[in-house]
Amino acid sequence: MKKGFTLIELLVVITILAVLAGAAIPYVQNYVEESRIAKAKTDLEEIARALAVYETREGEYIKGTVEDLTGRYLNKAPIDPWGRPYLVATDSGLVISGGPDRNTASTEDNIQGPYQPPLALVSAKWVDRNQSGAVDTQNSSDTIQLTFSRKLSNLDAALSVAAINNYFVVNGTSTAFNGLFEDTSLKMVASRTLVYNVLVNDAFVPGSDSIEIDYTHATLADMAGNLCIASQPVVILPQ
Ligand SMILES: [Ca+2]
Ligand SMILES: [Ca+2]
Repeated sequence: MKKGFTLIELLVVITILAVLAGAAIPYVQNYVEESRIAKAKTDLEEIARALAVYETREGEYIKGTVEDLTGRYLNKAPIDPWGRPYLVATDSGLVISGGPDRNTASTEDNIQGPYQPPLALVSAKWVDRNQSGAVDTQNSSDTIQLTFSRKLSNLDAALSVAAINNYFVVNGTSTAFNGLFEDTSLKMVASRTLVYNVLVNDAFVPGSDSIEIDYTHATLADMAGNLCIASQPVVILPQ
């Protein structure tokens, strides 16, 4: 005949279950937090895609939140798994969640992703503005037009100083060329493409000389990390 549990046996079983449950709590908490972080990453990717479509259709996104995306680009404004709105950092081209501490200012636990392509020098073109048919330097009005893959938010400020010498590398040598960003009233030629005019003081040969930005320059080096600058030489195209 089968006997039931005694009270002692039941207490032992309950105690063992309680101990097991207690040991499992941290694992459950970890699992919950990891799930939240994964959800935030998925949301950030979705927002980044929506921002890319927005910028293709409507130009630069300037709002610090995702509000202007809702309706046409996002079904509804998502909030992060910790109940806070996602932020759009238009200067650095990032979408950001404040993370578990619910604060974007304390960055250690922030979760973020880019919504703009890497910043790079795309092309350079000689502009024979005095129409002499030759490259004229030293106080001439000839320029090189530099086209970047996207807006250079932080760089804009650096370039607003009057004269910037040795910011360029021509044919791999940083000292062979002096240039001056003519102005910072930039011309927008596409949703993300901007053209800088560079006045040149040294001779160059269109079609064979190449130019790149010298990111080892102290001022620019600080910004390179923030801006995902991919330094690469491009051939100075004939006009
Ligand atoms: Ca944070
Ligand atoms: Ca000329």
